[in-house]
Amino acid sequence: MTTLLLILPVRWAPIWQAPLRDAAPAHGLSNLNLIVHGKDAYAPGDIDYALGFRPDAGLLGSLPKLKAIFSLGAGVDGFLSDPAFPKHVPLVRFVNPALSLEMAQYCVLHTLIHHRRFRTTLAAQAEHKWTQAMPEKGTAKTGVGILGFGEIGIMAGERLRDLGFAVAGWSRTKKDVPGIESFAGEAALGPFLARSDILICLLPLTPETRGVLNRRLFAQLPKGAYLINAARGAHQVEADVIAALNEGQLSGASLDVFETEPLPKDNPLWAHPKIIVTPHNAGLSDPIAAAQSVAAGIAAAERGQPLQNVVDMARGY
Ligand code: NDP
Ligand code: OXD
Repeated sequence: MTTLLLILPVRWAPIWQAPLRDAAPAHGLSNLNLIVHGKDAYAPGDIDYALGFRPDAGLLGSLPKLKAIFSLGAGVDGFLSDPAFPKHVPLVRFVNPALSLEMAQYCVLHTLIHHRRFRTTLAAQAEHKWTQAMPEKGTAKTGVGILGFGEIGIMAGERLRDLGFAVAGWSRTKKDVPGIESFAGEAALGPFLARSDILICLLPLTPETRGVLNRRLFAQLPKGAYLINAARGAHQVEADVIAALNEGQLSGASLDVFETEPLPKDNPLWAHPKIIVTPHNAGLSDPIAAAQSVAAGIAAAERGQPLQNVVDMARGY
């Protein structure tokens, strides 16, 4: 018998149990035992695999026979922030074209909201005013910069390129994506920012990227640029975002992620006239697709085959 521990809010467990039960036999896992942490009794030594998103610190390190851990999200900062995380156990992140596409849609939607000045149109409608708000610059002259040009960043960039924007991506290593300018490494960050009228953050949260969306970075953008953060709340220094908006260095921001989630009711970001707040729903992992990935991963591990999408512990993503 192979035992998988589900580390999720207990009320979510049924959403994941049924797809996992459905997926297991097709991957040759006739005997997959599902245990829900916080609901079912178990001995730590019984657990072969675990899945979750933001497990309690110390929990995974207390499971002595773990063979692999599966993240239900693309981002794994919720695992690696645990000082007792068992780094010798492979951590598999969720990489899925449907999730990347949802994220790309979010980026396209919010780029167009800002570029087409859609909030001005809505405000005019509220006053029954016929105001034809138009882009400040032509689309081909509007630079969209994507911080974090990986699985999701590339998909978002390709969609935005196809809409006619001048897209560039920034990553650690250079990329070769037709029609998109690639900038790599710290030295290239300044020139990348200088041409980004709309800046989209799709970086993983690591010690290097924490707090990257700060006053110093905003000052390197063209005056009046827009910010879209769909990565992690800890990438942005909230006070700096508000200051940059109030000073006009930023014209607007779409924020999907926050230092504290759910965003507390009294947080000033909610009511700021230049900010669109969305509740960390830019892209949601589909349980059926995730169950297929997890079952395939467990089956591969049981056969002694290599796992896909394993996090590099040294890089932290
Ligand atoms: P990837 O690992 O595929 O891409 C990460 C990119 O960031 C890579 O291009 C990488 O460079 C680059 N990068 C990492 N560190 C640095 C650094 N220090 N300097 C420069 N570039 C760096 O991740 P995904 O695209 O799959 O996901 C990105 C993030 O999106 C996730 O980590 C998660 O936080 C967030 N997310 C948010 C969701 C939401 O609903 N809001 C949903 C899903 C994901 P290189 O390619 O050279 O390695
Ligand atoms: C993810 C997320 O990382 O939903 O997948 O935030």
